[in-house]
Amino acid sequence: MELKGKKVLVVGLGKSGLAAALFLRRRGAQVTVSDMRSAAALAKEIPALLEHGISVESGGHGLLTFRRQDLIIVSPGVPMDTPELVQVKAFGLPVIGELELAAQFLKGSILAITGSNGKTTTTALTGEILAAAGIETQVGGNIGVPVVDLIEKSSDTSWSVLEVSSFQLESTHLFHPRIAVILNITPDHLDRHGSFENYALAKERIFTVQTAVDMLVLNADNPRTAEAAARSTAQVYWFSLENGVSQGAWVQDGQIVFRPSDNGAIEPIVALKDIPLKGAHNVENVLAAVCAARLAGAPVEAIAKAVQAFRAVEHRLEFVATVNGVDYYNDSKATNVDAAAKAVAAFPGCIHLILGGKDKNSNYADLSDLLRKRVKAVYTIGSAAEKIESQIRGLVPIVHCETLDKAVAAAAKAGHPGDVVLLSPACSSFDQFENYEHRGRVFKQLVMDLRDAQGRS
Ligand code: UMA
Repeated sequence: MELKGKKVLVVGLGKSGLAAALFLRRRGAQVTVSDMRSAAALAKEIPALLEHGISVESGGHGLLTFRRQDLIIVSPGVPMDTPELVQVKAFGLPVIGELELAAQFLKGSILAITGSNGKTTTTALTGEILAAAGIETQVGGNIGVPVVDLIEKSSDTSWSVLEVSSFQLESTHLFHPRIAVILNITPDHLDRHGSFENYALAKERIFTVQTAVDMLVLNADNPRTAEAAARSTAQVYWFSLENGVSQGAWVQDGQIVFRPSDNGAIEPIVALKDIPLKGAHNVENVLAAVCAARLAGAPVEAIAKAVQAFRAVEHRLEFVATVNGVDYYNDSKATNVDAAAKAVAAFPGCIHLILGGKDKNSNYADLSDLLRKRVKAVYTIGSAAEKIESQIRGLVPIVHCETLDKAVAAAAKAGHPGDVVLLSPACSSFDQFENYEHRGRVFKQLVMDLRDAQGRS
């Protein structure tokens, strides 16, 4: 794709938009950025962009600005049905996402990982394994590093390990992973995609450009994921927590094993007891990472070493501290019901669960069984509180807390030694926090304050 002299508009000035604008400028495009936020809110970004000769439209999107372009690059958080985008698409203007832009310049091979839950852990672990194997590796995407920022350092022999979201995949056409992984598909982002099927089909775009020389790794235990195999032309590999698979990774006699092909020899990789991550869902993440890394050429020893050394990623079932005999876990990244269910299932019982935030058209009644069996009380916060309470009423005691500080205080008061206080909110954070990282950091600080107060008493 030739960018020199092209008029390109970048929509959204978050991490992705900023990186894309600077990349396009370096490649000689005439770049404009358009963002809904006010000039005051963008006070930090605007001067830096102007200095690079990039124009900025703030406080909203102007149709005229959109119409004047040769190409439009959209940030992942900007919906494709934004009226200005719909209008210019109707005029035939190319509109693509930041991932699609980057994919056209990235050298080497792409190992892309998507799924409703577990993406970040699996991506980080796969990156660690490839690096431990001495393979030239870069990690990026939804994990927090825009893919355009990986372009300069990529080479013909390097691997880019990318966490990709449905928001990023939705607008891809040429994005072509050598190895693609779908961890699971369960309801999420229904507010953006409109239906579960649309969301699932966005995820399936990860393999649409693959051919018979490429590889697709699927979760055999997740029905919506497994069914995608029928639509793939790539070589399909499987991972399963429950059963053996023809080719791929599974659990056998307390250890993770891998078989490269139907009639290949079974390779023992690592014992379950040597995996430091908590919960069955994390064993699934390790299975997927093992399978993908083995397919990318990592030797068994490097895989085992990296898995044993890998610790929980921040905000994903992250142990915070023990205060008065109660263990506190930060799972702020659990922004949907399935993720919260997995976190609850990782503990045998005695859980004080903090739920709530901004609703995404979710059904919290899906937690009913787990709540009844493992949870002592639910503490609700945020704008979704009333909906959650109405859907789970009668199952366990509910404490209406509104804010995270009140929830932590109430759970701390009720907790007994051996109990667990778990922030696994099943909602996004945007009603009360900047993002899930901010929510997780606030939670950890509240726990540290409790610990300090305990130290003083
Ligand atoms: N904006 C507009 N118009 C709109 C909507 C938003 O101008 O209609 C502007 C906002 O004012 C803001 C900017 O767009 O200034 C935000 O863009 P963005 O939401 O795309 O955020 P980025 O900072 O670019 O972060 C994105 C991903 N965010 C989303 O997908 C929502 C990050 O994933 C990703 O780490 C980053 O790119 C780097 O690739 C975050 C996420 O929440 C972690 N992802 C979702 C998830 O994991 O569930 C998909």
